[in-house]
Amino acid sequence: MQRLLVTGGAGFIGSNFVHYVLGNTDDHVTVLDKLTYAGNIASLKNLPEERFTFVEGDITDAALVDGLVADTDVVVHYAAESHNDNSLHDPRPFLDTNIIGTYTLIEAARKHNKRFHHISTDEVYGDLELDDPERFTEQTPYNPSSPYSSTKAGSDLLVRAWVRSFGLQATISNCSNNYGPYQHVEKFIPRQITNVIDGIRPKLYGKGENVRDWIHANDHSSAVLAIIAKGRIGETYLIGADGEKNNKDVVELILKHMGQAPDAYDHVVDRPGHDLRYAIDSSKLRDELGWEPKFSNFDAGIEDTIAWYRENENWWRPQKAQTEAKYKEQGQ
Ligand code: NAD
Ligand code: TDX
Repeated sequence: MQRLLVTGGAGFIGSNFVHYVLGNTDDHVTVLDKLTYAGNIASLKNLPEERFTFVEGDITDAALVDGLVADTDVVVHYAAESHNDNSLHDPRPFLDTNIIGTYTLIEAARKHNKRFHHISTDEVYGDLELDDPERFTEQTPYNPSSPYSSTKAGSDLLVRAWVRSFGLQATISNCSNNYGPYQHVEKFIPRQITNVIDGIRPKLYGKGENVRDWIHANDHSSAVLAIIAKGRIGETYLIGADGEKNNKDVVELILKHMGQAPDAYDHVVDRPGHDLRYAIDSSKLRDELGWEPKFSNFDAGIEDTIAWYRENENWWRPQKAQTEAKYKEQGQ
């Protein structure tokens, strides 16, 4: 049994991780989450009370963070401002949470000599051409495009520097695009599913040729647990499940499973600086730690995700109108 402090555990991937850990280990989990617009306490229902504690608070609050880190064995750091489109309109919260928040956590982990795992994204590497035979590896140079990805890149570099300069007991993982339950309706897949439920046509940025490398949130969780258990201190591991798809194909798949015509979507204004393609080579994680993804059938995973949004309208409905109103203002 170990005690995990999970930051951002009321968000999409963090909450999936908390359910995964409590369902598959005997660990205790404390979630620290500010409950921003992206955090939802309803994502943390029906958890075993004796193994789960929720603390509402900000990762930039040094006194709060210090006390919680002192009381844990491992910090698993998911909390972030996570949406590229938001970062293009108001970058400031991304600097506060992603940079200062990460700094605050690693200072506490250093002081109390605690194991730290930093969750990051493949977006720190920039993008690839559609026909590039290479994929991202741990050696790919950093080249982030957006305020979001540049603040994630900055947070990764802080963790690396704290490892080298102060001996922080840290690992880093950079994962590709996640899908699954509890994802905010601002993000691509839930936005389109809930649009179709509401009789709104899905919205594809630009031509829809952009490629994302999809992985189920549970596969991300199992990889993070493997790195915490067996990862080498100071190392970075890329997490991916060979799930490259372009956005147009994903929209068409959603439409098919929801009984709509394959062309029942609209093209809208493209995202400025829109990364063309992400693709992960996760050989290091697989070869070194023996990790394998289990949710490799994307078609079935999308069907399950559609079913989850149909069955959990109470969870997403409160965010939907406001999210669409914001997109409408931006012509998206
Ligand atoms: P999310 O936006 O759904 O959740 C973020 C959570 O962090 C929310 O619960 C929010 O309330 C909390 N939070 C934000 N600011 C905070 C603060 N200052 N203090 C405390 N809590 C705060 O994000 P997500 O999609 O679940 O992403 C989680 C992590 O995984 C991020 O670090 C992101 O960069 C990374 N990641 C995401 C993806 C993806 O596909 N979504 C892929 C790779 C990596
Ligand atoms: O309505 C839409 N139409 C559309 O075509 C939306 C919301 C998005 N898109 C496109 C943009 C991207 O090419 O779909 C793709 C996925 O978009 P997002 O869900 O916004 O994800 P992305 O920008 O790829 O970033 C995600 O994956 C990496 C997460 O939000 C990040 O937190 C993570 O680091």
